[in-house]
Amino acid sequence: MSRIFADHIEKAKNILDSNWQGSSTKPAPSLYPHQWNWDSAFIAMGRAHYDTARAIQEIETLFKAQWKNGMLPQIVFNREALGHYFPEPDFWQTERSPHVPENQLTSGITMPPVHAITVEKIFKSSRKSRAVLPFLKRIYPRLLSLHEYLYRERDPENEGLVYIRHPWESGIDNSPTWDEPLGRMKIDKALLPHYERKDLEHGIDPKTRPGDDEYDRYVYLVDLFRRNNYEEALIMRECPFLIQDPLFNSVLCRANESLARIAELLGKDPEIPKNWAEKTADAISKKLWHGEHDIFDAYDIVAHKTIEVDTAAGFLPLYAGAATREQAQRIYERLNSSSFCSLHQGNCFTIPNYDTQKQGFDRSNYWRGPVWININWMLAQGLRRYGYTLKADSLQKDLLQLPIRFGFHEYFDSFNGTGYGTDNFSWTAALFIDLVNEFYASQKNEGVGLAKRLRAMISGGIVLNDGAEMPELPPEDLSSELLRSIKGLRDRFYDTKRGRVDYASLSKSDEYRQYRLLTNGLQKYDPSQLTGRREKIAFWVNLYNTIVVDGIARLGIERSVKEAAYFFGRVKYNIGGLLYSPDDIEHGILRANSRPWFHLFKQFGPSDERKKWVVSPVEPRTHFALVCGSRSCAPIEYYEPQKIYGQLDEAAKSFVNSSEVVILPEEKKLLLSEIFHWYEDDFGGKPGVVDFIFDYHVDDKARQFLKETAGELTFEYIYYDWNLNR
Ligand code: 2M8
Repeated sequence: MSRIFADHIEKAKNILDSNWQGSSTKPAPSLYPHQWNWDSAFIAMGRAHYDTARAIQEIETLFKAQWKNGMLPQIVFNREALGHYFPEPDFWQTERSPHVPENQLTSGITMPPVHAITVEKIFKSSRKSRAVLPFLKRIYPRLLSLHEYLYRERDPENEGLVYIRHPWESGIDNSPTWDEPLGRMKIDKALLPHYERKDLEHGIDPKTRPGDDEYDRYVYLVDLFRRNNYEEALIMRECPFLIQDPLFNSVLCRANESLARIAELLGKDPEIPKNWAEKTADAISKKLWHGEHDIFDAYDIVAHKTIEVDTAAGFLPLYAGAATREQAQRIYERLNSSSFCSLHQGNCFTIPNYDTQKQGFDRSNYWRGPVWININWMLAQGLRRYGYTLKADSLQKDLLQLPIRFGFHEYFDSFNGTGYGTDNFSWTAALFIDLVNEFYASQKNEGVGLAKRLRAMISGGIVLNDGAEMPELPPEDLSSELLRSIKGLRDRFYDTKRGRVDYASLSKSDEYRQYRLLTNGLQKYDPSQLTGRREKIAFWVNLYNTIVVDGIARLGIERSVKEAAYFFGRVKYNIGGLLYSPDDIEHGILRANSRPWFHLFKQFGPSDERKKWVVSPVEPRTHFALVCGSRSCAPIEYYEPQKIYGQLDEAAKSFVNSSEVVILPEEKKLLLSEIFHWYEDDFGGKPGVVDFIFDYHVDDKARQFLKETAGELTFEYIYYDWNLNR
């Protein structure tokens, strides 16, 4: 693991330890001094990776305060810490309800039910999962009763969509979505119970917190609940705020999936949660979809209308698998645009909570614009679920760099990353731990042993184009036909948006059969026919990219090129009687016969005939055009000789402005893709790397910084994701 990640995992663990209160973790040192419902679920996701016992205790402490009707309260108050938060038990007066649990102080509302997802994670992450089974047995009926409560009490029309009745229940307290329903509430201050806000006593800029008008309404609603003794039927009749929210319902839907799997683990019937998941998914997809906005919106039950305010909550049906393919594609276009933050945009971090181009967008105010780690953490999984791997990876990397660069804050500026709200925020720390662990776990077990690699190295390799059947065309047309065919494969089977290749359909297609026939023609091809530097670069880059795809398809590689021993040296094309592997093309030809990273010798020996085709001087931009079948490398493009310099510029610009290049000005450090490590010499050493990044960076501030500190910068390298771009 990279040192920078290991160090920050330690920091994150220390934060969780210092926020630990004996049987649960508070969200932050002073601003939130009690136990919060969904915070605990996220906190336990992180702890699940290194301290199963505490992760379990966190969840069990919370569920001890579950109401008798199944409701899981938003806050479980810590008696020792009373007096520093508003509203506390004296204001909630939940003892008016017959459902409150004994000996517990809680609030009278709930929050998005993430918990079943956490419980499943605790089980999966534990090294001794059998030992977790008793916990699963204890918690399962409680999770079930929480979901039952929601469907029974909060879904009066039995639609599969549950309502929230307070902005605090949404978890996204002052989201612009609530402006309209809250705005409709006419508050008579004289009738409002007296209260004092405490959240502004922690040295946090009031501009980054909800306003007093919002607090008046929060208080009005709490007063309404307590007047009605927390009886849902009575509240429902009177409450001006009843909303079917896409975030809450997506979390519930996704949690039902986990609940069904937990039931199966325990040998119980998973039908009930499965049916809930299906019903809610269907209802989200039909009722909450806003076809003109390409997003899911909340529905206001009181006003009988959709609230046409588009926030990141509207993307979360991806997390639940509730969006249809078409909806997912349209959502993707929306979130991957400058409205939110597009791939390679360069001046933004992940997905802000609100559309940056809307009038009410506020980059520093709480849930009205900043980036929140938990929302993006769910979103990254949603994007991955629908195959938007590149975007998911970029979200993931942004989520990792925000705490490293700006601290473990509550929320972050969506443009420059500044941390806002409280520092040492527990879920930021916990989800950081989860993200790093999940990443490294996905990399495990895919390499093959040294012995197998050595055997593969001396075995001579697999020639992919050794067929006897030759294409019927004059030899001088072969390279252009081949390039045309490569372009055909790219157009049909490479999904550049998702950064994926559909290997299964490609292997069975006529286009691929035709391409393979053409590659047989390479046996008689004479590369001296390639004239001019552009033509040579285009030919070898395109050929490299397709031999990799061809090799993956032919060897039936499932997850990572690392599954096949010595892949880049072993698959080969016979070109004019000589054999070329991707390594030969890359290090021998395109890198002007250089030494590959970790090898002792140059790619071609002194008398190697293939040296004739070396492209010199090295064109470093080709590193961003060579596709290695992995997620960390270049998206697949087709390079045309006439346009290749412009295309290489684009490739370099995309890469430099993506999360493969992270500038840490505070530490005078560059966190870079391994590509800049392995091929440092091609860029002219470290100074050349800095110049290169300077040339292609689109952010003026970043350029200025690079210019001023070039000589003082240190480098660290981000992990390389070898998973297949499948
Ligand atoms: C924020 O909400 C609380 C009320 O629940 C508050 O503002 O006092 C929200 O960010 C919420 O999502 C979070 O669970 C809570 C504690 O971190 O703080």
